[in-house]
Amino acid sequence: MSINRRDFIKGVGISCASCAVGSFSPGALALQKPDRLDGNSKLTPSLCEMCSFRCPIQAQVINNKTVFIQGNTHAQHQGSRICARGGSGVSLINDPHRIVQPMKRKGPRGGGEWEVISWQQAYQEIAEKLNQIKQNHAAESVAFSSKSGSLSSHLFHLAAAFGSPNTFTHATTCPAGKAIAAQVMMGGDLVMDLADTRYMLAFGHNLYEGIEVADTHEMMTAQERGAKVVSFDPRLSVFSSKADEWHAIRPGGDLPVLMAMCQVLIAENLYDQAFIARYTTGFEQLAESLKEVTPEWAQQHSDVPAEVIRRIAREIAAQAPHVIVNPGHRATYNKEELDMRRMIFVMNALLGSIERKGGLYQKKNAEKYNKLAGEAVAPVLAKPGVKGMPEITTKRIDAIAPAFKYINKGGGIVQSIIDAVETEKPYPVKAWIMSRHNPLQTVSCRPELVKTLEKLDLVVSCDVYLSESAAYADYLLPESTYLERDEEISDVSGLNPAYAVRQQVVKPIGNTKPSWMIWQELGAELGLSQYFPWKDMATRQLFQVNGNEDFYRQIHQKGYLEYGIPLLLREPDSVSEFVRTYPASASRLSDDGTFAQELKFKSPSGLIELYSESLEGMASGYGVPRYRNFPLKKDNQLYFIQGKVAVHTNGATQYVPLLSELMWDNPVWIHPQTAKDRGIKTGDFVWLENEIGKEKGRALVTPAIRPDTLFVYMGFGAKTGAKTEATTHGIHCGNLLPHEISPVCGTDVHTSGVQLSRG
Ligand SMILES: Nc1nc2c(c(=O)[nH]1)N[C@H]1C(S)=C(S)[C@@H](COP(=O)(O)OP(=O)(O)OC[C@H]3O[C@@H](n4cnc5c(=O)[nH]c(N)nc54)[C@H](O)[C@@H]3O)O[C@H]1N2
Ligand SMILES: Nc1nc2c(c(=O)[nH]1)N[C@H]1C(S)=C(S)[C@@H](COP(=O)(O)OP(=O)(O)OC[C@H]3O[C@@H](n4cnc5c(=O)[nH]c(N)nc54)[C@H](O)[C@@H]3O)O[C@H]1N2
Ligand code: SF4
Ligand SMILES: [Mo]
Repeated sequence: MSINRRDFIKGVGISCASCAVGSFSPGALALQKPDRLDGNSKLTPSLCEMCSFRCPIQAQVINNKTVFIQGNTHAQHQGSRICARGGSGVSLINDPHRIVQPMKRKGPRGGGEWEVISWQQAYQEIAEKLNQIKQNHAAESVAFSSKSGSLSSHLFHLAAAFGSPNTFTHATTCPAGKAIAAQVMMGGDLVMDLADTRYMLAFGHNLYEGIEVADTHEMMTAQERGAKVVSFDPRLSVFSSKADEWHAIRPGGDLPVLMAMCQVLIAENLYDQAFIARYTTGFEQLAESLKEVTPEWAQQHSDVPAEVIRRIAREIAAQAPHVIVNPGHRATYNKEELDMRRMIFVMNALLGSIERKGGLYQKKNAEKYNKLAGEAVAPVLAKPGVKGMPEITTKRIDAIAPAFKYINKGGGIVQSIIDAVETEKPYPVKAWIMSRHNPLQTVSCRPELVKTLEKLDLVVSCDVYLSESAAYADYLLPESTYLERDEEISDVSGLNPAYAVRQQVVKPIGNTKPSWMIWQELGAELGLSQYFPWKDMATRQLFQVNGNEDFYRQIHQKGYLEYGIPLLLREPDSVSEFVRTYPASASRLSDDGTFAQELKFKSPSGLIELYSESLEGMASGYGVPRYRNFPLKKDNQLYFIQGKVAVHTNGATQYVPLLSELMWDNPVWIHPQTAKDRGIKTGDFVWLENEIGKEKGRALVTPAIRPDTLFVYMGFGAKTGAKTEATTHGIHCGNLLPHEISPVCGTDVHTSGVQLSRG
């Protein structure tokens, strides 16, 4: 498909001009908007939670009325920068839609009737039901889910104390494909050294809408410094619009293009032979598997012209090693995710970009950094653990295929709750405790999820809002918002060690608590208090800093602490500066004057496994990445894809008034030819329909998308929960996506086939 980028910029919009702005109607739970906000009137360092990137921020209460939020200037990479969502945190505190009291369901599940109860009653009744389930079934019949981070660790600690192995994060709905690809090949993930890159290929990753402030800023810096950027995306994302080239790749076409590019690098001898020889294993198997692959073959599966594939492979090789083939973030495009992301890492290895300036690198935490420096540059955090936790021998519900061992050690396969509830295999699941998780909006196949929730004996949601999923709970446990709570110190190391901490800025409104306290108190009610020996968050933090009072004081004062200087193990300039700063490190230098021999991988061979013998043993045929061409749609359907928008986070901020006002609908992007064939104009109502469900939305006719593809921003069209303009308008993606579990990485799939018609 040949595309002129300029033709596509016209007519792209995020809000639906033809939709009238209505007034917000507070739900039945509405509590009085507080007259005043109490809290710290001086800039207090903390961490954002408007998305899970958790940028360092500073915030202060102004005139007891509002909260000012900016980036934490102590964190150099952040500066005072913040995104629209981060700046709107105050709206979340004041919001009449917030849940500020524990609640118990009245009437049928999802019916929307609630009564306010005390925390004591909530704990007692939930504990009684959990203990009953344990008695009648087993502890493992209770599933626990939470977005990963400090919040999940407390909920999962409760799960472990209770005796259930079934804990799930959002992993399979977001990063698992990439994380497991990295795990299989290298025993751990790599990070992008964005600002100094000279050439980037991005397969969907849209850093200008899927914003992560520091990375987004670094990406802009790289472009300002002249980096060439090539974007492959079925639609013209903001990132694509700022790229030097945009190629409207066919959904599912990424793996063939990557394979063909790697084949060109090998066939034309454009790869870094020294890097491959020293740091990788399985090159022969890889080269063999790519023997038949050609750019012409990849074009057939991707619509990216063969000559473009060849040219780009040659161009990026010419700029190597200061180049990035972007590993991406949300890795849920299709069932080929594991191999698509593995092929990305393979290409980076062929380009020798690992631990080079403008390439990819391993995070350097205090332990690793101090060892290299030969001195204690950064304090090491202690991990609070509890001795004598109950031994859990039962297998997880998602531990079925041997290759799933990679994912069930981490976030698990959250969609497998659907199957375990439906089939009672490998054993029945009877309760779901979810925290900071809105599966009805963010896990595919809403109809099956509703059936799942309806079948359970107990559903508990800990949230700040009456989300679509919270609306199906029996008990609502209201968490204090991120501006109202303290949390553990977290390790946020990158090129050098760094720590950050969340601190209370505003006194909690209503009767809310931080979730770490909620799970500790519920634990006590369950008779498990011996597993929760800490008094409060300060005790935990003191334990973390090993009694180092200076560290404790400083991290609270600044909110973000960084140690040492940035280090790239194979970059000569970076290594020389490190050795000048830490002379004891000279003993670790390799012959070439870098730390080449310090670059190690936690894979079985200690090398980057281009061919993985252990994965081949668990999943035959998966030793090297291969294209399997899993169907994404039927012939008479259009591809249906989604993405993030700059002013909302996933399925979460549609409740936030300031953001809901900015964007309250997700019109369907339709190519002019596709629209014309069906008599559709911008602003018309349209139906999207497939075997899963049927959704009504508004059309946005635009040449910024492939004719065979429809796109919407995710997170709208909620069917239950608090009502705002943004939750009551638009397309609900989960109602059009099938329930899938991808091989090895277990990922959900966010691409499907739909039929389009005029509404
Ligand atoms: N169809 C489709 N589905 C997708 C995606 C897609 O592109 N398309 N994207 C996927 C991606 S990348 C991700 S990461 C997942 C995210 O999916 P989820 O993990 O479900 O995360 P969010 O939607 O970000 O937020 C979940 C809930 O957290 C609540 N919340 C916010 N702050 C707090 C807090 O401080 N405490 C508590 N207790 N709750 C809080 C919000 O109100 C919301 O209900 O969705 C995935 N699902
Ligand atoms: N403003 C904002 N920022 C966010 C978030 C948010 O919700 N809002 N969420 C945060 C989270 S949790 C995450 S995971 C990151 C996600 O950041 P990204 O990984 O950038 O995620 P998406 O926007 O979901 O998807 C990126 C692009 O993939 C394209 N795409 C869809 N299918 C395909 C395909 O088959 N091939 C290719 N090549 N492209 C395809 C979409 O059109 C979209 O433009 O953003 C983070 N930052
Ligand atoms: S990217 Fe924006 S919303 Fe996400 S943590 Fe940073 S400031 Fe907050
Ligand atoms: Mo995500």
